[in-house]
Amino acid sequence: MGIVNVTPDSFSDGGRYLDADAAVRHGLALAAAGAAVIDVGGESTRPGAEPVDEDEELRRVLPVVRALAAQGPAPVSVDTTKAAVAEAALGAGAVMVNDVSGGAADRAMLAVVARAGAAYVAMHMRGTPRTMQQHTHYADVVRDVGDELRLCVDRAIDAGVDARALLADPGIGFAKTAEQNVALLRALPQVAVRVGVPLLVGTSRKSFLSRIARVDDQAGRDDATLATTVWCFEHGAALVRVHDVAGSQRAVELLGTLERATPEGMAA
Ligand code: PMM
Repeated sequence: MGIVNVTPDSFSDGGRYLDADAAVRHGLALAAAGAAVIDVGGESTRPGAEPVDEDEELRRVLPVVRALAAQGPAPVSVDTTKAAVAEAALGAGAVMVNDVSGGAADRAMLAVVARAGAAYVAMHMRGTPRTMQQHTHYADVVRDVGDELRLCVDRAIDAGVDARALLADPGIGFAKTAEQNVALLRALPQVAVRVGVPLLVGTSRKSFLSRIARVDDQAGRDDATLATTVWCFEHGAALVRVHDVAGSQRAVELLGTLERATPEGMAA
């Protein structure tokens, strides 16, 4: 899943694709680099971020969703917690809703997704991006995140969302400390078992990577992201959400080559 943030303030690419044409060009480039889905978002979810009102979010994402869906290089997902934004984006050609609140932010969200027959990503978070880092107390982070995520998935299915079109995301960096992010990555297979639907994981350029990989610039975070991408696929993730699609694609292709290798070396 390639990321197109049409925001002034996302932590790694804020402001770069605020202009719709630049965002569309970026989305096309991500698809050409191998993205299976292009995820278009108009509201930053960085820790402490202020909410964006519905009109402004629509103004940011709709032209980009419409243009990418019309050109059709890859399915388009909309990264939003607002039912009205999801509904408009689905009307404009998006086929997936990526909801970082897992259905908690807007009571109308799940019905909108169900009615449209769209795919849905339920991500785990507590509170809102403004307050989430005050909600990092878990008795057992792997068990608690898995169980809370399973509740989101059950609510989605109860609301009529197609169970075959559901992905769950442990929400790396959302109401989690760096240590908790690492604990979740370490235990991805256990999270997947608790949740019962395929996992999407987003580690790309997140600040905890600076701490665990001891890097302090974007290139260092991209390197660390590649390591986590390979780790996620090796530990059962179905999809990863990344900024650097080309690098991830190369790493994942190499992983496939190694997995298919025979005792003699390269598979035919
Ligand atoms: N992370 C961000 C935004 N949306 N969606 C999902 N499903 N998973 C994530 O981890 C996730 C997300 C924040 O990162 P960004 O500002 O770089 O987009």
